[in-house]
Amino acid sequence: MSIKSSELILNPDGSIYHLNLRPEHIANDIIFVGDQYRVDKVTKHFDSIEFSTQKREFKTTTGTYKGKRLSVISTGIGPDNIDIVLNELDALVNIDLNTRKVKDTHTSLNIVRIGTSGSLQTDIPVDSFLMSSHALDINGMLHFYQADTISHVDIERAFVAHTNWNPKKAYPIVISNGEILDQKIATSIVYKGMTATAGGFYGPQGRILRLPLEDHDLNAKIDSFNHNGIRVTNLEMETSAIYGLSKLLGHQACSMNAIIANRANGTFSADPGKVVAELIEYTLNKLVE
Ligand code: R1P
Repeated sequence: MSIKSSELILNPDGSIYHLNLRPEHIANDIIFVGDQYRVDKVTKHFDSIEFSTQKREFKTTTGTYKGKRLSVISTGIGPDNIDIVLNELDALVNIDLNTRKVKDTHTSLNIVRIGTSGSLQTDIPVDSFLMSSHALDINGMLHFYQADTISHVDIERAFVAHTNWNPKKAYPIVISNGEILDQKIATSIVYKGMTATAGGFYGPQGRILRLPLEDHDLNAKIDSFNHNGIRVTNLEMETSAIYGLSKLLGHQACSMNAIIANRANGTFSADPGKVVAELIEYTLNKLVE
């Protein structure tokens, strides 16, 4: 069945609506960053660059690093943006944009996020690297898909009971990372844990400026959650959406976090740019090993 123009929107040059990309523009191995200005901080290490474009906050550059073809895409902030980026990237490889039909053969992308994040545990300090073994979705975007088929029901139930989760909020969803990328990238210098993905920066992550929170104790309860050794190590705004949509669409995904703040002891990195630069180099080199 052909997908209608209102559902799969293409620009006049045949590129996909928000990302401004055609299928030939992207590699199978893709690095996501949040900040559009972080794209160049990754691609400055490349041997060569073949393509670059930007529309809104979505900047894409494709080139080679140590001979491997890679694309770097900025996703902007939040799970709503990830819904756009993942669906449009998947369409570029798994839908024939001319016939608007799903292809018979499936292409799996390798997606690695290099992001910044705040630690929730005193033993995971600022300036460290953390890989999200799992993602805890507390923002609700994934509920619009059939996420029950990919989630860890036992961890979700334990989390809901531990936090006395308000049923008016979206039910938490737990998804694990892509095993192949985990094995490729993780080493002993990388902390691992479950990353909570919030749908906002202030209230949804327990920050109070002028507005009181619905549950003032939620961050403390998130910090103390431990289900068979799985703890919530950090908070950010994209990983669960990346893991959920990647699993549903048949892609490998892994999220690497530069820990720039520690919410447990109130510290912030003296030089956040340095740990991000180090994580970029670490991840690039792991991808080409
Ligand atoms: C919030 O300041 C943003 O920073 C973090 C959060 O996930 C959110 O996107 O990640 P990035 O630095 O990768 O954008």
